[in-house]
Amino acid sequence: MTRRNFLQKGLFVASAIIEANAFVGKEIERFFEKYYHEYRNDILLNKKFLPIPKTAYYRYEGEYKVFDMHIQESLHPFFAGEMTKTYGINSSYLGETIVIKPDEKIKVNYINHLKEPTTMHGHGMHVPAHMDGAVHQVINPASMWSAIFEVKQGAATNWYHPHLMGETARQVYKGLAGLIIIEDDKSNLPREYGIDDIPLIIQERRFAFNQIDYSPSRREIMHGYTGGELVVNGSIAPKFQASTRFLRLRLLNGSNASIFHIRFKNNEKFYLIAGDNSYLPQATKTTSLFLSPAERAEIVVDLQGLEDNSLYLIDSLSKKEILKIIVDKSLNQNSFEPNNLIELEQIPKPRKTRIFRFGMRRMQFTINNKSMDMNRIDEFINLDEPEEWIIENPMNMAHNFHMHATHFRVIERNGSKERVMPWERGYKDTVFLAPGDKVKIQVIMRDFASATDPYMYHCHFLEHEDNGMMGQFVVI
Ligand SMILES: [Cu+2]
Repeated sequence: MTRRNFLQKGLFVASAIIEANAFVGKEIERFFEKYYHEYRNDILLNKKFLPIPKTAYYRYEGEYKVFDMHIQESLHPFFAGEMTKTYGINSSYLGETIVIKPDEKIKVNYINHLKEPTTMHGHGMHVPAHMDGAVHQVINPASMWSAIFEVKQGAATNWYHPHLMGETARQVYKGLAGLIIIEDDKSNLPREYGIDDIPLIIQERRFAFNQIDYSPSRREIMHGYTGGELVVNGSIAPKFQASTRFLRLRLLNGSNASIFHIRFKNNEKFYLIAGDNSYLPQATKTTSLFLSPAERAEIVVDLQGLEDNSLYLIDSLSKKEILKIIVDKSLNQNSFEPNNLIELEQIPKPRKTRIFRFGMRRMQFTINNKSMDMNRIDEFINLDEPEEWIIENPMNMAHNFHMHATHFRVIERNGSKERVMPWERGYKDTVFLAPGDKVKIQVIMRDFASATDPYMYHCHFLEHEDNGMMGQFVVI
């Protein structure tokens, strides 16, 4: 990346400046009217039903489906009688859900009403690098940046969040994150959003005097900022009233650095149907799964026989409750056919092998002995050439590896195909590495090449990412 390029990008952003402040009051007002009073009453009455992020409103500009996403400071009722200062996107905490479909043309306008710059990255989205919303696409205060792209991928639960150099962890922690659901027309899965298709954005959050407390020490930057309350869609230990036989849960670990081992308290079995970026080739019946930061999974639980009971979804590592599911006395029948959800592409023979090795140097995290430098391209990758990447974690702490631009397949963990976990067997964009792990993934860059616009790869433990554990590649 040359200085000249930076200047050009700077000019582009400047020309996109709009008078943003007018929106702020209106947006917050809209939120308070429609949502806040209801929710505060729930908290006061200790009902605390699971908030479902609203699906974002869209309009059409020609053939483009256009979303306006207002990034704003807000107040959110985590605790009865107390308001917590937060960031949110069209919401008081987290963001509205962007629902799109394969082949649609999309424009997402991100309008920054904050007093600080940010960026908004479509995590899991297969888009050109300059539409990626990563470190180079800075949105200054009172400015707008638009992600304009065509949906060239299948059904998935993706998400958007800031990716500002060195500031991602704090901004996400304050509340900036939302879902991007790529919908298909599969009628054999529960798919009624908020009824039998339920998003669960699961995050650990520390509070001090009812305010979000993001104050990592040097040691917490090393080990990741974890602990505190389990917050689900912005609510602590909420309840959900299930009214259908099959309940689909879209799980996102939206934490900075917490790992979750998710299961039901009574060890109820469920079907795993999707991982990060696609359905699984085979729905697997299981009792638990692990999710490291940014990983997603979709599960379906059959509630027949559990009418008039309660189920508890928990994280067995922190021993905290994620969600209480209150099952109705009688359940509506909905359909669930777990077979043939996706056919994955054959894995081609790799033309090249790359190694990515995690480490640490002069108190900064590294990948291949280098800390992130926005002005350095670390890898040059040929379009359409299959590669295998080997990710090595020789450190005595956990990490994960996330790449932008495309999804990958996990081929081996520690030399064994069997150690690829059931929820890792579809297309993924983030893979977990326990201390000492070595993971082999298969990668192929498609559609978008640019010698000047880089994509990122990084550890998605956000304190690690912000402290150097990131690199850049271009597709040529
Ligand atoms: Cu890490």
